[in-house]
Amino acid sequence: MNPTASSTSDLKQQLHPAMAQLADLIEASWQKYLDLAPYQLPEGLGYVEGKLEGEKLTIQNSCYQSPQFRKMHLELAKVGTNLDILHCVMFPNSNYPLPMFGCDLVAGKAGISAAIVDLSPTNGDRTLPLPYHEYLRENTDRAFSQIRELPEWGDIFSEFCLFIRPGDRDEEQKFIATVGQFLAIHCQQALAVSPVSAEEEQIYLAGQRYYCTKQKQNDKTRRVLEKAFGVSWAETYMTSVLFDLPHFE
Ligand code: BLA
Repeated sequence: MNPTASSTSDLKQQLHPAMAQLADLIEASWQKYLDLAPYQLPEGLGYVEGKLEGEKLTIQNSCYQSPQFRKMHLELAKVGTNLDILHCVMFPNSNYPLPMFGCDLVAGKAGISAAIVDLSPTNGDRTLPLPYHEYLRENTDRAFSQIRELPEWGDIFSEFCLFIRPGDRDEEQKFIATVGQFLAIHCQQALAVSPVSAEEEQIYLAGQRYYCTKQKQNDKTRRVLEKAFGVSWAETYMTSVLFDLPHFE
């Protein structure tokens, strides 16, 4: 545990530059649109270092809430000297009829291997509301040289999900700009919609539960955490920090 490392700025300076840039963009978008308050992560899980087999894993979290979002989580992680990870999920309050914003960036020695962003539906018919469709259709450029195939658990993602390996610096920048567009429409919609009834809320809660269940099936994430911290710590971390549900569940 390192008590001096209390913000994401420290680790950020050691990460792939596109990752640091994306982290800044995400925080700036949140600040621009939303009325932020701090969100308390479980004790001892804000900044963590682990080393079981092989290389050291350092994780730095920053987390907020707002009237529309129960939890906005941005995580930066570094494994040894050559694996950098940015992970971000915005969990709406379940009485807001909003999708889940999710973004993951993984960079190794050879550059960024995985860049994914989505607004994943949480409603009953698993489609995005019309304003999202209209905006994303018009404002996102989906021409990338290497489109990656979604894993089996990836049925949570929308038709607008972008999952690529950036081919060069220009594509890295285009991906970052696309994330900016996803954040802009999402924050604007969050401010525009009204809360739903307690009855309808159950639908959105079930949608969030399904999303978390599927994300926890990502063995690539789990293995990185297990190698540094062990099997049971990894399960606790995935369940209580990465993909948790509201406490009234
Ligand atoms: C892939 N995630 C990966 C990979 C690693 C991690 C090492 C493989 C990279 C590659 O295939 O090139 C690791 N990701 C992590 C770790 C954390 C993390 C350790 O977030 C956290 C500490 N993952 C998410 C979110 C999304 C996501 C929010 O956390 C999407 C919105 C997606 N990551 C995702 C997908 C893959 C991936 C779809 C590819 C999985 C596959 O190909 O099997």
